[in-house]
Amino acid sequence: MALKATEVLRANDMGGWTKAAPDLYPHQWSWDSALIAVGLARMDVSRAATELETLLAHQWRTGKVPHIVFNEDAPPESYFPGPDHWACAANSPDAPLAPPYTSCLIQPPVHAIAAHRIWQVASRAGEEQEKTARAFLGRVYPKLLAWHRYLMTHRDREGSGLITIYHPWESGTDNSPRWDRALERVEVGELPGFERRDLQHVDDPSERPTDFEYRRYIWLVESVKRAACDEDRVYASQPFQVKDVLASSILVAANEALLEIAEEVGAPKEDEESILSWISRGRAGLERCWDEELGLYLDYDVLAGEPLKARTVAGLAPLVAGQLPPGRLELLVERLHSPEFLGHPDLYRPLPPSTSPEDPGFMRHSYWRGPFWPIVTWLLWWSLERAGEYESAKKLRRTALAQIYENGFAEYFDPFTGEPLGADDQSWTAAVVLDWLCKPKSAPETVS
Ligand code: 2M8
Repeated sequence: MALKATEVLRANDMGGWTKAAPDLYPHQWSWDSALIAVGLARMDVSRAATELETLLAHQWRTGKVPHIVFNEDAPPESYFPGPDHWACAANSPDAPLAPPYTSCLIQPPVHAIAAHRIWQVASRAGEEQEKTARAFLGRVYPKLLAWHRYLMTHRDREGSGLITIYHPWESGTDNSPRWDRALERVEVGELPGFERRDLQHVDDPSERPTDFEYRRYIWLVESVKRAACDEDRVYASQPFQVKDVLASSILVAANEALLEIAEEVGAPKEDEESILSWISRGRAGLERCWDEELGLYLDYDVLAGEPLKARTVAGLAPLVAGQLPPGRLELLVERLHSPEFLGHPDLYRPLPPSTSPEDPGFMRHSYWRGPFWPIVTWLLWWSLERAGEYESAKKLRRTALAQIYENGFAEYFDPFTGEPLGADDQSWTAAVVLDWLCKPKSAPETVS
């Protein structure tokens, strides 16, 4: 299985960066790349470091890490919206020199977590690897700090500790029912005609977002473009502005990773103080998102001034942030195992469906509306281990490996049948498999 995972990553390797998937995603995606780097670290520490550094080379002057860095060699008809559609982003004084072009959106900030993990793997792999990783940490630290500062300022002007996203794509969980209400409120204006390219790469259109959703996605891109990708103008005009609990939880954990990196590279005390304050602000913000009735954390629609009620796996995301208030960890682990998630009687295997089958927005085939995603499971597994919930973590890891062993390195899977869906040979699926198979020796669980 490890060999196959390695083959997938090698086949998608573009020399310095990795395609998210062979056909459906021919470019470099931000959070995919970070998680791919986690897997690559098991093959080659220096290649893993390059993966992240290639992405960070396209960081904007504001500190923003773009959600896509476009592959100049990908045929124009392979992905929409592609580099031409985003070319205007390069006119922003904040954008890096182009080509390659980048999008002007963001994705969940898993990068410091990945950098830290590369470091952990390398420091167990001998002096040479450790040296390579130490130099890497020194190079990426200022970039990661600038990225987190961007998120804590431009994306949290209210100082709430929670990240605002301007597009469902920024959440990484694109068509999740989390965004339904906020998207319904978006009025789509005059749009130039466009042709979706994604549908040609999947077996059935029901695996991808609907046209209703896509028109809104493209309108929201249009609206960022009309604001010239300028932070102040986007903030003043974007019709979709939501505090995202998953991204905000990831940022807390990423800030903890950054703090360790800061210590490792001997960063100034003021940096450490800033990072510590971001961590506590983040945790306080997440606590305000707790919904007693649903027993989940909820995203918050800033423009409508209301929480977005949906039962999705993101409602458990503060597990990723860690250090929950007394009793909350136990409660969330219980919720995870409840019939709304892992304990649902119709599940093929006890793996977290992206949306609870009990939620009215659940659809078992449709992208982030139900299917099981290996990378989300990896994040939960990683968080459960950090929290000392070793038994739950072990079960998740083994069940996910069994699922992928049986059905291949798909992008996502039908939670009721295990059928592989979306892209085949998805890079980050292969990456998390490699990480799972090569667990660090110091961890309590041993590989069987
Ligand atoms: C999906 O998102 C892209 C847009 O960014 C798409 O649907 O075209 C999401 O699953 C996202 O989380 C992921 O990073 C990306 C590439 O795997 O695909």
